[in-house]
Amino acid sequence: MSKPKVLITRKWPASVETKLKQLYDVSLNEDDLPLTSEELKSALQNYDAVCPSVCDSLPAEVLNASNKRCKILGNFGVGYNHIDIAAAKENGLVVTNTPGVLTQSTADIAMTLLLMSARRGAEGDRLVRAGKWHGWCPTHMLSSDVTGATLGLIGFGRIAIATARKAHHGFGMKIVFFNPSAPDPSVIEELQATRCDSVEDVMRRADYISLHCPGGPDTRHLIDDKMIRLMKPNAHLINTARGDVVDSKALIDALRDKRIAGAGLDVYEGEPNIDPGFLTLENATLLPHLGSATLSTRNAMGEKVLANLAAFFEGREPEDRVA
Ligand code: 8YV
Repeated sequence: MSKPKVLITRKWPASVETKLKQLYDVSLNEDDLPLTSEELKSALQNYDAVCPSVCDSLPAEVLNASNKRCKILGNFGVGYNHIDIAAAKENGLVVTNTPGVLTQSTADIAMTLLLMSARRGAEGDRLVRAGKWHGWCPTHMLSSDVTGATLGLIGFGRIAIATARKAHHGFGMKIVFFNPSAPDPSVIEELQATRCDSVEDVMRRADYISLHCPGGPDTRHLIDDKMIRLMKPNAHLINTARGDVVDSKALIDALRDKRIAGAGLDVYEGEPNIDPGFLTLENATLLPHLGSATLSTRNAMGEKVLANLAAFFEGREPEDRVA
C-alpha cells in the first residue's frame, strides 16, 4: 500500500522531520516561507494530510476548495482559531491540535513578560545598549513589585493554571481569575485563588492581568478601551494568548497616556505586521510569539502531530481531535 501524502506547511525540528520522512510520502518546507491561500487550497487537493501552523489562515473560502484529497488537518499548535472549525466539519475534515506539551513553556513566557514589564527589563536593556546609563542612583528606573502582588487571569485552562502556580508558589502572588466554567476545586484550594464573576472584576482587582482565553470571533477585542479603563494605573497587561483578544489601538492609547503601567505582549493583531504604535512605547515589552519556542517543546508538538496522524491513518480516533 502506498504511504499517505503529507504536507508540512513550515519548517519543523529536524528529529520530527526525519520521522515524517520514514513514515509518509512527505513534502517539507525547506525554505520555511508561509504558504499563500492558493497554495493551501492546492495542498488540500493534493495531500491526504495537511499540517498547518498558526500562520496558515484556513477560512471557509480555502477549506471549501473543490476536489479535496485531504482528510485531516494535523495542526502544529494548541490554538486553532486560524482554522474555521465549522467549515472544516462541513467539509468532513478531521482537525487535531497539540495540547499539554506547550503548557509550561508558554507559562514561562507569560512570567517572563510579567517580570520584564514589572521591572522595566526591556527598557533597561535598551538604555544600557544605547550608552545612556550614567551609573546607579537611588531614584533611577523605579518599578513595581511582583512578589505579593495580585495576578488576574482571564481564562483558567492549562496554561493559566501553570502560570498561576509559578506566580503563587514562586512569587507569593495572590490569584484572582475569571473563567466561564468552574475549575477543579483542588486547584482553587492549592492556589488559594478567588473566582471572579466577570472579566471586569478581574480588570479592577489585579496588579497584573494575564490573558489565557482562546482567540476567534467570541473573544475578539474582549479587552477594549472600556476594559482597559478599569485597570489600576499601576497595572500591567500580559498577552500570550492571541493578539486579537486585545484592541491594539486602545492599548497603545492607554500606554501612551500612561493610564496603565505597562504591557508585555507575545502575540499581536495581524502578526507579524504589528501596529507601529507599539514600537516607540518604552512601557511595552514586545516578544515575537515565543510562547512555545523551546526545542524540547517544539519536538513534543511535532510528536503530538505524529501520534494524531498515526491514529487517523490506522483507523483509530486521534487523541487530540477538535473537529
Ligand atoms: C505555537 C501557539 O507556536 O500553540 C499555540 O497555540 O500559540 C504557539 O505557541 C503556534 O501556534 C504554532 O502553530
